[in-house]
Amino acid sequence: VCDILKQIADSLLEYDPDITVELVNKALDSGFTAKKILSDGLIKGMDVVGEQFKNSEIYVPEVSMSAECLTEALAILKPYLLGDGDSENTLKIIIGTVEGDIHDIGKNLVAIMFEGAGFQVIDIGNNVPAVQFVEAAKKHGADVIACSALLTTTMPVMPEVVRLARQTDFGKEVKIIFGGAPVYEKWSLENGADGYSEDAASAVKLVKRLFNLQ
Ligand code: B12
Repeated sequence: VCDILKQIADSLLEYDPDITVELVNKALDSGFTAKKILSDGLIKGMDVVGEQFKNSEIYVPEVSMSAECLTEALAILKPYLLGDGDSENTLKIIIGTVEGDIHDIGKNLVAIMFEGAGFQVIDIGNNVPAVQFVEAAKKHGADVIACSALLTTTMPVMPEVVRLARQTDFGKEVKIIFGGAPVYEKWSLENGADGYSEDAASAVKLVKRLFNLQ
């Protein structure tokens, strides 16, 4: 149906960020919203990349290039995704990908959506040890700690963040949320999280719900 969105998805398997960027600009010019380009183009493409990777049809170097395509496209879409913001909010959110894990596209996307909702976001990067989430939250007086994990082997770092946070006076109050492809709600809640959400848009709703906003 939407040729250009399909082309954007397919472009992630051409491993050339310039091509993806050009198509994304073209789609914006044609009037597609950033959200649509993301969900029906880029993320669809990354799903295919993930499938091919799983089936050993492509390997880490190729996946890295696809990730670069998506990252550069995201930089173009960012201003559109941010919108006007909603400056009513004063919530401060620490976000990072846990130790041992360098997957950061999902985390970056969630950070953009949070900013778009008017939250103050402090992105502490990827491969972040549990203790640093807690230290950063304390330093900035954060209301929320958001942890991302994309590997089953790094998921256990998230309950460690909860454990360390709850040991401090400050950390008893802070809301801690989990996310990432292998993570799910039941596991999150059983492991001490205050909440889980499966994608960036619902992450905003989750935080609002936790603080009874709107
Ligand atoms: C791109 C990618 C890479 C890139 C990452 C580049 C980068 N800058 O991020 C590179 C090539 C570096 C890479 C490396 C590896 N990868 Co990799 N990778 C992927 C891939 C294909 C896509 C991930 C992605 O970006 N998706 C797009 C984003 C938008 O989606 P997302 O991350 O899921 O995020 C969304 C939600 O999950 C949620 N979310 C995410 N974080 C948070 C946080 C919060 C708080 C909330 C509320 C929500 C939330 O919202 C996001 C937006 O909607 C996945 C496949 C997959 N199915 O996920 C494999 C995958 C995650 N990788 C995998 C593996 C095995 C590896 C390697 C170990 C491979 C290797 N042998 O070296 C290494 C590990 C490196 C490391 N130490 O971290 C496996 C993990 C298997 C497992 N279950 O543990 C997967 C599932 C592929 C597979 N099927 O085998 N990878």
